[in-house]
Amino acid sequence: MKTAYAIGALSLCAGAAVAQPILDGTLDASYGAPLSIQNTSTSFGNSTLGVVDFANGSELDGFYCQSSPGFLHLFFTGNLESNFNKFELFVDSKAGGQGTLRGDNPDVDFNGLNRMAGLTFDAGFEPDYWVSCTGGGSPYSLFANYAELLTTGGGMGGYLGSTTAASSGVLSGGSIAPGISMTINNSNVGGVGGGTGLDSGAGVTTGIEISIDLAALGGGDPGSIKLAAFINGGGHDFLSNQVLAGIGGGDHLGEPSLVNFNRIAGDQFVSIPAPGALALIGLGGLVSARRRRA
Ligand SMILES: [Ca+2]
Ligand SMILES: [Ca+2]
Ligand SMILES: [Ca+2]
Repeated sequence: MKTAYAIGALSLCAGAAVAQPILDGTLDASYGAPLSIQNTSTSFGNSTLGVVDFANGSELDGFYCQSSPGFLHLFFTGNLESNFNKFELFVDSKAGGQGTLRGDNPDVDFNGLNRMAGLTFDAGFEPDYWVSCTGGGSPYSLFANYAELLTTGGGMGGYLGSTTAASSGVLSGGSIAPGISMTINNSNVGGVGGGTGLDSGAGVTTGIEISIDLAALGGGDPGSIKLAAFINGGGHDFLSNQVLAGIGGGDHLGEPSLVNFNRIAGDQFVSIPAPGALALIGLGGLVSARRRRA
C-alpha cells in the first residue's frame, strides 16, 4: 500500500488508489498536491465574510484534481461572489475544438457562452467542452451549465440544474444530464487578497468541487486533458484577473471577445494526465504491472 500511495503522490493528478473524494465543497486530502496555485491578487473583491453560502468577492486560489474509475474530480479553491458572477471552465480533452471561441455555440445561460465569442486561448489549448456555474439569491442556489465546443460550432449544450451550497453536488431541474455534479463552499477568507499585484492562493481548502463523468468529456478514456478556468462578470461579459493558470499580476482582462491569452506571458491553462494513465497508478494497476514483469 505504501508503494502505491507514494507513486500516486508523484503523479500530477492523484490516482485511483487513493480514496474517492466526498463532494461537498471542502478539499479532501485525497486530491494530493495542487496542479496550479493562483499568483495574482483578485480584482473582483477579496471575500471576507466566512459564510458557507454567501461571498462578497471572487477568487480562484488553486486547482486540484483526482480521478476515480470513469470520473474526474476537480477542485477549485476560492470564492465565487454571490452576485451571479460566473465561474467558467474550459476543457481540452480531444483533437479539434475552439482555440478561439466561436459565436455559433449552443444558446446556453441567456446565450452567455456566445457572449465570449472571439476569446482566444494560448496556442496548444483548444477546448472541446465548457462548464460554468453561478450563484446567488436567498436562500442561496448554485446554477450550472454545460456545452460542447465543436470545431465547426453548433454542438449540444444546456442547463445542468441547480443545487445548494455545500451540498452533495446533485444538480436538479436541468434540461440535460451528462453526468456532472458540483457544489460550492464559499467560506474562504484566506488565499489571495484584493488588488492586481503578485500574490499566492496557497493553503485554501474550500471552494467549487466538481465531479465529471468522462463520457461528458468525449469518452471513457480521453487523451491528455488540459483545463483553463476564470471568473467572469454576471453576463459572461467582463473577465476578472482570476485565471488559472494565473496571469502573473495585472488588472481585469475586461471584454471577453478581446482577450487573447497568447499576449499574456506563460500558459493560462493547466495540463493533467489522461485518466487512463491515472488508473494504472492504482494498486490494481501496479499489481498487474508487477505480474506482467514477473
Ligand atoms: Ca481539443
Ligand atoms: Ca482572499
Ligand atoms: Ca499566455
